[in-house]
Amino acid sequence: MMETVNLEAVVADVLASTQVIDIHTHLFAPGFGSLGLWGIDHLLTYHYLEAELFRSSPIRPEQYWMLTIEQRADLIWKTLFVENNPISEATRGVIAVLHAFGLDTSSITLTPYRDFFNEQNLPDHLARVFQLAGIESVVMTNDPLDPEESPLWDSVTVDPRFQAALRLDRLLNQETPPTPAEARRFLETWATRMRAVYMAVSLPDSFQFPAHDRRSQLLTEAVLPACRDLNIPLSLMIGVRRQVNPAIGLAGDASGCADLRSIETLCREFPDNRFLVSVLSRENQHELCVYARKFANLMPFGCWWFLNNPSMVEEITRERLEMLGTSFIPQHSDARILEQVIYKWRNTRRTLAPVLANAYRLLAEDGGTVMRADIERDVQRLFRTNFQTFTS
Ligand code: RAT
Ligand code: ZN
Repeated sequence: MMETVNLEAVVADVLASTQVIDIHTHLFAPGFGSLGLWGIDHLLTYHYLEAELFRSSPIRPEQYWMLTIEQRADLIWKTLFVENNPISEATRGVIAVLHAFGLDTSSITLTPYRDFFNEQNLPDHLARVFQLAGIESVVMTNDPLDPEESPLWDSVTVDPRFQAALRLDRLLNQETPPTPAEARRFLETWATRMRAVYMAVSLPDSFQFPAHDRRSQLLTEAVLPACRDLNIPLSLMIGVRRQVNPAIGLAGDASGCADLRSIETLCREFPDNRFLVSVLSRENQHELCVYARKFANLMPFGCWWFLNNPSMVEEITRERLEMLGTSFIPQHSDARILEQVIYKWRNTRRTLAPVLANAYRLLAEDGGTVMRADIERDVQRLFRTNFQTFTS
């Protein structure tokens, strides 16, 4: 048995050496060309940082959108990194990425960073990023109704480190939705073409199921039967209030507390379906754990978006460990820009280490034995096999 003083170091070491499967990102395999974003200008114009820009700069959104991407990045760097200390989660992430590449993080201009990224070739850079992040593979977000993405599926060879997830938002929100039978055929064709490991949809805080609406009908008659036929889960990301401030684009979405009785109904009425669920409001987290204790076909995952901050991840993960043991998926990166996986997984590991160590310390105090192999088995579940088992 291990000395409890060593626990945190051992846990940190196991976390560092376990390769993650990152189950939800917005990254694209290199075969998708310019859909895959990487480099300093994209890192700086991430919508999490744009939201922060408008709080510290007098620029108006309409002026900002007239700038080129380089001008936007310059302004964000100047405002959030030079004139202010980058202590928010999203700004600190950029620093962590630059530092991981051995770059001096205190440049006034972006020139040295642009030079660095311009020198990289994507295949080598990608391998290095995955290695620095400690990830083995990522799941993309693939929308068959995206006019830029869908034609690429005819010819693309997908790098096996990138798995597909069939995103349903556009399909379910179309003005003239297809009939359920058409939708089901469409989904089965696309999920097979993409070899999707799950289907996914983001839903508002007002989401209700069942309801007398098209969404309910399409879920019941198209999405759920298609998932059953294909034997893949449906991922529900609940609690986003889209475009409360449309002027700031992607940064203009907010969050709200949802009625999770919809999850209860889905899990009970569709026992042959499996549900990956992430909820965006802090207030819904405990309830989600309670439902996971009732329904084995429910897999809570991630600390999504506004929750991906150390204070929230710590609280939510502690609660999940206490209520579910290791039967959940603690985090996904939601990365939109390739290099973000470096800082997001670094942060996740750093936050999880004391939380897990504390759980083992309590176990040891209560007379349990904790060996390194036990910790390895748990981290395997959390970072990899809970997802693999749930999707196979
Ligand atoms: O976290 C984000 O970047 C959001 O803009 C969304 O993409 C969200 O994660 C989603 O998948 O809807
Ligand atoms: Zn996302």
